[in-house]
Amino acid sequence: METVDYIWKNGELVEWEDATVHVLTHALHYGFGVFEGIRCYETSDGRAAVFRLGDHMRRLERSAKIHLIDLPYSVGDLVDATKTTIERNGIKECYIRPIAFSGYGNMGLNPAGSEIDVAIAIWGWGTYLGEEGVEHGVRAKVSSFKRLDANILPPASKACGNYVNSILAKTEAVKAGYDEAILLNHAGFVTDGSGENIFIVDDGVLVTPPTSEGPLDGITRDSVMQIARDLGYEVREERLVRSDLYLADEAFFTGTAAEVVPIKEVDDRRIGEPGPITKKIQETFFASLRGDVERYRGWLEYV
Ligand code: PY5
Repeated sequence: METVDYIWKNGELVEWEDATVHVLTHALHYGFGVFEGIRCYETSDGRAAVFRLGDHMRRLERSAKIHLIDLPYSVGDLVDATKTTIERNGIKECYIRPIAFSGYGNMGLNPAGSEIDVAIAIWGWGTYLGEEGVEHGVRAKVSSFKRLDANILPPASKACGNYVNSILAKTEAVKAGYDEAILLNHAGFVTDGSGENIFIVDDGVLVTPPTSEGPLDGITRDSVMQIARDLGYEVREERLVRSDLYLADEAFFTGTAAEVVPIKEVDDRRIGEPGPITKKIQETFFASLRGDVERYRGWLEYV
């Protein structure tokens, strides 16, 4: 892990080694917490800029609301704390992981008695699915594990415990020799990857599952939909079944950690090398992160 010097914890910067929790931390046992994944990039003019920082912190607030977690900090506080953390660590490119979780002192299931601890950690994190994947595409497998749903654990909340579902799917896919899992909901419709949203290209039209089917309301997904529409492509939010993936002209994952990653194969059905629409979107997305696209400059929160 590419560590840094400081982590923000409950209002102050502490040394990396000191940002620890007790083994009886409530969230460690029951997964009761919410988190975000954000990236900061060095722009072409040499400055550090966080991608859609306010939108990520607003999603953290929405995730908390779903689970009746009272965040002890406002979105504005968390935005400022993130910028301070990056600045004090003297780093220009990093992954940012804010987390709010039930702390130490209560082991019952009713979290009402738990303190909510909040931390913002940053570290250097290269591309999540590998350089080779970004350039030539990844191999994906439809998981035998179904995506959790709104009446089990709402996927609209980026909650810690939800990720056991993703870990089951990811582990199954990797053990079977694939790079990533694709999950279906109980009705059999495609939701997303274990940690990414998914798009296909069908006859020049981009299609991604609607959030009502179970995918996270991804911020990269939203950015890519805007980019695609601005490039003149039609984008639809429609239900997809697994054979839509098999027959797609192009397909790709989107996410903060993964960024934009082409899918070259699903369940051994070949989609192929990254197609022209995937490449154009990838190129525009990467340029926007570097501050090279005037139209998307508003997505960047300079540190
Ligand atoms: N779907 C799921 C289940 C996710 O966990 C993520 C993000 C996304 C979609 C994409 O959302 P966004 O574009 O807003 O990032 N996953 C985290 C990330 O930081 C964690 C990955 C380990 O990308």
